[in-house]
Amino acid sequence: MSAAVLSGRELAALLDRHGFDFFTGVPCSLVEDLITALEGDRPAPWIPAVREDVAVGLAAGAWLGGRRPAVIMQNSGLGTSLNALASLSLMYGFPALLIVTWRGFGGRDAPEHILTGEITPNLLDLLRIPHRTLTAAHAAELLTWAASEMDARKSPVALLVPPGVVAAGAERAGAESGAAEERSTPTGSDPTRVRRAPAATTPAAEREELTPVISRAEAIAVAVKELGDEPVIHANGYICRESCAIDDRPQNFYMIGSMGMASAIGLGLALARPRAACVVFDGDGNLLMSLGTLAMVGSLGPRNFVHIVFDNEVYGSTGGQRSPSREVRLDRLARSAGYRTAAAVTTASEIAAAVRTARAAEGPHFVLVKVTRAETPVPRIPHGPEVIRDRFRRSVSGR
Ligand SMILES: Cc1ncc(C[n+]2csc(CCOP(=O)(O)OP(=O)(O)O)c2C)c(N)n1
Repeated sequence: MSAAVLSGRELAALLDRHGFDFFTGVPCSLVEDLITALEGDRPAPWIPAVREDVAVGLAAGAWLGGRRPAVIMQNSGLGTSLNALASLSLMYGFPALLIVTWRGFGGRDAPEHILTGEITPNLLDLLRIPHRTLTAAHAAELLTWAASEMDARKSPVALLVPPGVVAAGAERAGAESGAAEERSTPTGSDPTRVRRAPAATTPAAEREELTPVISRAEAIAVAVKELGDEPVIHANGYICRESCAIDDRPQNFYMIGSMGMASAIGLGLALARPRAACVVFDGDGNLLMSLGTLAMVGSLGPRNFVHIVFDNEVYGSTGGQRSPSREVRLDRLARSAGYRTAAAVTTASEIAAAVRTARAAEGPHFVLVKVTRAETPVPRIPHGPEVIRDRFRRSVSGR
């Protein structure tokens, strides 16, 4: 490769050649041509993420499902992703290629990019994420380096993309002259896609008031009993601990940091393995922290996705401070976002029935379980992050 500028297609082809097969992120105009190429009709379509940290979560789930992920983000998105990178990707050791555009490069850019541009390499250094700067002339070698480094370290690595390295998007010129064509949405033959499915409801979903009658631990025990060997991604805090104490399955991924990311990890796993079910045990605080992920689930429509939210209307794990879910019905948000079904339940028998229904029919499903604020004294997760990662990955993808 000797040209001074890489076309999006050339870079996409290099990524394919290096085995990358899961692409997500938030766009930046510096890589518009690459995203246009990835949006084409390809075996691994571009998954638009609502935030960069959500993309990092999706990449973790995809890797657990056997994929090799690449995450595209503007350098401003490094700030958004700091916690997901530190307490998810780096703590567990999840390989991913981060393609980070370098706005503010050389101190020349719009004011909002100058400081971030100046500190971008330092941010990556502080996170101890190995990084190199992409050039068109050395793109192939740099991708070889990135791919082998991320595999060897089991860690994210970054390629920084300064302005002018990837060709300007062809459609941008059209857009600026007022002649932008509407892009087609890449539906391809993706078997996970379900569009405009009618949302089913339960009798409880129609009620304005839902009075919790059982604790989160009791509700988790009922839900787990209805499951087979489906993988379950757990939100952080006591949801993890209680589930671990009830039934410490290898197919349980305990998210011990990165609050808010459970649904993103679960969605990444569901998309990576479209023919196998994926369950998320979420909390109201966790869900609300990454509310945009609901819209991704609704828009992508993975049939194999079951989202169960244990809603105690508080941040229970940190002492029971009030959460907005006391006033806001999360099942209704899910229904508006486009989940195929959105149930609201309170009793043990309703929980069991909702989980059975979700396992039997195509999703995506959302089950709101209103629970009391009672806390069960449970120990911390006894396994280290790498043990959680490896036994989970072996149980879902056999390697
Ligand atoms: C980014 C971040 N902010 C705050 C915390 C502290 N924290 C840990 S668990 C938790 C509460 C989670 O609430 P929810 O999802 O509703 O679950 P619950 O504990 O109520 O079951 C909080 C605030 C954290 N771990 N990470």
